[in-house]
Amino acid sequence: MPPQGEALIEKIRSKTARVGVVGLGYVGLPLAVEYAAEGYQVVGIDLNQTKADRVNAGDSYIGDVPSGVMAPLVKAGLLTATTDFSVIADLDTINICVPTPLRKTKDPDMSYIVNACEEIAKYFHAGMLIILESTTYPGTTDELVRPILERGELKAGEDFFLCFSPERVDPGNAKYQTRNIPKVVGGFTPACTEVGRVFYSQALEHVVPVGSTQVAEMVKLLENTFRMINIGLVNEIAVMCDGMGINVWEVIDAAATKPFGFMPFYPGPGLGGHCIPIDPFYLSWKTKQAGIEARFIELAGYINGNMPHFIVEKVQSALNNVAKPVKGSRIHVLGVAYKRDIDDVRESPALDIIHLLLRRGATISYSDPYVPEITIDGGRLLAGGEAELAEADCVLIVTDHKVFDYKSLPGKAKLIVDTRNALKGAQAANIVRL
Ligand code: SAJ
Repeated sequence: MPPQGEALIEKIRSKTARVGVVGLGYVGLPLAVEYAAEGYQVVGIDLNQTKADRVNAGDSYIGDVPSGVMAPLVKAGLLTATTDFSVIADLDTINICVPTPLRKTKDPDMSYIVNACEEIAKYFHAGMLIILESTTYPGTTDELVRPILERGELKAGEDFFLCFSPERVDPGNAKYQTRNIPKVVGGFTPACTEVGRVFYSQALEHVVPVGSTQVAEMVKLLENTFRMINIGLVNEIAVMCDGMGINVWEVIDAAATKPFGFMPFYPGPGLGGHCIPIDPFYLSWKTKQAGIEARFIELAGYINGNMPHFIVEKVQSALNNVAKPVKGSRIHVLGVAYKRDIDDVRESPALDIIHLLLRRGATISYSDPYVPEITIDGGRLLAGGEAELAEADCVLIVTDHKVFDYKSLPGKAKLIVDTRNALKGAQAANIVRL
């Protein structure tokens, strides 16, 4: 272990290390709070002044971080936030938790990581630990981050310590939060890995050191690609069952009774969110550069991406069966968030489905207690309610929020297309299921 590493480990163990978190979103803010709660001096750095102000006011904007937990830490001076990167000159560790979206061309958008590293490079110093947490393609830490930080005379593994650690935050998960989700960490050198391991061991329950930054980067992509591929498989099974008149939900529930070797996934209207539809394309983009076709990812992406079209066909066929064209029909969408019981509409299939139905001339209304309004085709659509539901020619269940009253729905709606099996077990002539 180089002397700088020994000194840093001592600061970390004695909790005198000053911790920095760049990016105060659903990953960064919970992490900052965990370290402040451990007694570290923590500085959150974000480009958004409103976020910094709200943190300094003890006013949390992240559901998994109650203000009642954050405010005392701010009051005790253990947690502050700023938009000024120059504070890094006084810090000992930095976790980079910034977004890694896809461009429209499905290429990785690395601008957030690059901008953060350019700022860090201006102020970081010898003896620091820098950990990238943003989900990204294998090689990012070594090939993109390290050269930016090594522009001066400091060398990774000797003068500063560089790791990758995949974020595994599952927003809204009451059982698994930042502290008790096993934390994988891989360093540019074994010394980097060890410093990263010691760092996370101070505040998190289970740390999983791995042999390199590339392994750590690949772990996250395997996790989320596994999920995306299996959702694609079950969506294709649903399309097969639909064609054969088989209830796919009954098939999956029965298959799930197998106590080993099977893990249920469920079909739906498409794949939403900022992780699952995005992360696998970071992997396929990188492998393509090595001349390797990520065929499973491409195929699953196609199948999942086609589900909104499949659902629109089902709506059209259901309306046709009651002699109504889509054109001019009133369709009320239940749930527009990308998954149940949250307010996030990023990549939500509901937006694609509404766009496709509008293009076919339908009149659209929607209900979603978590999403008061959406932007569709450049226009705003405000959430409606019971009246629109009752008047609709077809009610389309896209996101099965628990708060909806599914029991009374068949008696209220003329026609229902259920893409989530929210009406499981209900027998009524006006229900059409995926
Ligand atoms: N979906 C299906 N069928 C399924 C599961 C999900 O259609 O069987 C759809 C959802 O409706 C949604 C999309 O896939 O539109 C993504 O759903 P998700 O349950 O994967 O939720 P996310 O996007 O919040 O994924 C996060 C991920 N967490 C991290 O990346 C740290 C993922 O790895 C977690 O497994 C997932 O939460 C989780 O388990 O909740």
